[in-house]
Formats: sequence, C-alpha cells, structure tokens
Amino acid sequence: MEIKNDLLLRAATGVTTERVPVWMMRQAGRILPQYRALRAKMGSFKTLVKQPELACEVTIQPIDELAVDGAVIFSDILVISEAMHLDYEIIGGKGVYFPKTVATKQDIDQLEVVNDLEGIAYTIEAIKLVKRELAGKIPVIGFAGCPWTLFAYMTEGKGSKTFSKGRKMLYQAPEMAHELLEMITQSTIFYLKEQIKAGADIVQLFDSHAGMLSPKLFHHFALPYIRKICESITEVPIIVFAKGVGYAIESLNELPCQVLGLDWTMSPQNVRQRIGSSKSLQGNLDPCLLYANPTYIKKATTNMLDAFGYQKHIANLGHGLEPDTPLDNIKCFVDTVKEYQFAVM
Ligand code: 1CP
Repeated sequence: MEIKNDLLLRAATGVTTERVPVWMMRQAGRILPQYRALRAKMGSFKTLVKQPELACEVTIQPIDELAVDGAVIFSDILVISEAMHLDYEIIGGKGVYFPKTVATKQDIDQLEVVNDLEGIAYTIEAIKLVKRELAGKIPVIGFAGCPWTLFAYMTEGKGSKTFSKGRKMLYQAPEMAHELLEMITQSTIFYLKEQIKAGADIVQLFDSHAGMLSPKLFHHFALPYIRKICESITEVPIIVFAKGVGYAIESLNELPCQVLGLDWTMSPQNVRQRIGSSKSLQGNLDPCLLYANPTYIKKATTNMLDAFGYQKHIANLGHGLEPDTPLDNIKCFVDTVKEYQFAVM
C-alpha cells in the first residue's frame, strides 16, 4: 500500500525530506487522557494489549491528538517473553513483575522458541487493524526488545537500577546465558517478520538496558545478537535504539541497520564526527525537558534540529515520554519540529 506521508521512511533510508519527521517513544499510553480513560474502563494494561481492537484504538490516539508522522504499535517488549512461556504482570500500571524468573538451566529448558503465532497473535492482529484504519496515512512502526534487555527482565523479574541477576549470570554461566540470548534472538526474528507481514513499515529494536553492561560484555552478549536480528530482517528499515552506550557508537555504526537512535546524553554533532553520514539518526531531546516552559522547549527543539542537520534525521526524544508530561508541552515539541523551515539542499 502506498503511504501518503512517508517522511519517516524517507528520512530512515537517507532520501531527502522537505521537513524532519517526528514521533515519540511512549506516545501511545499514559500521556493521553483518552488512554487513561480507556484503561480505567477496561481494567488493565494487558487487557488493552491483548484485545486487538483496543490496542488499535490506543495506537491511533496519538495520531489524532498529536499528528505525529509514525504510529508505534501499542504493545510491549515483554510480549515475547510471555510467548516463550515466561509470564509477566504489570503492577499498578507502573512496575513489571514476573511470577517466575530464569535462574538455572532447568528454567531455560522450560522455555520455548517462538515459531508460530500462538502467543503473539494479538499484536500481529492489532498491526493489521491499525494498517487498515490508517489506510496509508503514515507508516506503522513495529518493535521488539533486544535480547539483552529481555534477558535482563527475564532474570531479574522486575525493573531494576542494576539488573545484577542478569549480569551475574553473564559471568557465572556464560554458556547458559548465550543459550537464552539465542532463544530470544530466534523468537524475536520470527516475531518481527510476522509484524512486517502484517504491515509494519519500519521496526525499532529497544536495548533500553544496554548501558548496564561493561563495554566488554556489551560487545560480547548484546551486540552480536542485535547484529543477528538486523541481518535477518531485510524487508524494512531498522532503527536500533541502544540506550546508554554512546561510547560504542562506532560499533553500532557497523550494524546492518538504517537508523541509530540516540539517547539524550549523546551530542548529534559528536556522533556525526565519529561515524560520518552513512546512517540516519533518531532522537534525542531529554524527555524531562518537556517539563520546561514552551519558550524553552521551542528553543531547545530548534537547537536539536540544527544540531542534527535536517536530513537523515527522525526527531524523537532520547527515551520514552514520562507519563505525567503536560500535553501542551508535548504538542509544542511536535509542532516546533513540523513548523521548522529549512532550505532543501
Ligand atoms: O507508545 C509506545 O511507545 C508504544 C507502546 C510501548 C512500547 C514501545 C509500551 C507500552 N512499552 C513499550 C516498550 C517497552 N516496555 C520498553 C522499551 C522502551 C523503554 O525503554 O521504555 C521497556 C523497557 C518495557 C518494559 C515495561 N513495560 C515497563 C518498564 C519496567 C521497568 O521498570 O523497567 C513498563 C512500566 C511496562 C508497561 C507498559 N508498557 C507500555 C505502557 C503504556 C506501559 C504502562 C502500563 C500502563 O500504565 O498502562
């Protein structure tokens, strides 16, 4: 299907755009009163995620409200862990909790590589519905967690400032760790291919906890699996967002992906100096900057656009929106990007 506003796909693949496209991580969800109302009515996050019609509705909400240039599917990176038979719960709409975690080889043997639709069908169905509803208006963004970040949740069983259970396993039982990482990788490749068949026009890989690893461990236990996924997904452009690993930007630049997502600690000019211009970049306003006043937000957003240089750039935040960000400030960010005029070279 032809896409009417394809700015996001053009920027991702290095084709000239007349303005910078914009979307935000966590644009679907708690920032919107519409979402909070729907969740209050339907009960829980998982109820919404598991009903394709509702997941579709939540995916479209920010498109109607904010007029962003991409629709990120309402789901979660933990869907794949559940599909591998390790369940998760969302406590109080905030924290993640796994009733069982992976600690031993026996635990790994209980898990299964995802190679059929059972366990992922609801998200695949939601993508089909979103695709139909958008009717080519803007691209649909699929996503998955990177193997290390999923491994971190599956071993820790909840959010953590250190994910030390997972890191401990990398040192104590590296072969076991590789086995689990490989299972997650194979499951993720299957999952992303199904997302693409259902209509995802571009996919993002989230390595939200990459920054927990030492450079050596990142290069040994995280990057090779990201590479495997990138090598297997050749159908659509890939955005790799690895948070907290700015030191490794040269290594990330070697990945067969089109876009690198930057967190807010990275300077766009510094990144361009180090990796040149072959890849597109995404990011990277500090999500907390959206608590500032609109004049400040406008100025900072304009500075960000200048720093990235207008082409091969997808405007976004340096990580997900904070749930209580004032909606007017979010709109100010999106509108500043969309109204910004620059001369096409
Ligand atoms: O708009 C969007 O971005 C689409 C929806 C989306 C995405 C892309 C959700 C909905 N989750 C995710 C990815 C995700 N989930 C990541 C990667 C991105 C990131 O780093 O933020 C991670 C780490 C998770 C894990 C997760 N799921 C957490 C964090 C746990 C922790 O403490 O480390 C939480 C709170 C969830 C639940 C969740 N997922 C999504 C929403 C809206 C919620 C909150 C539930 C609710 O309040 O309704």
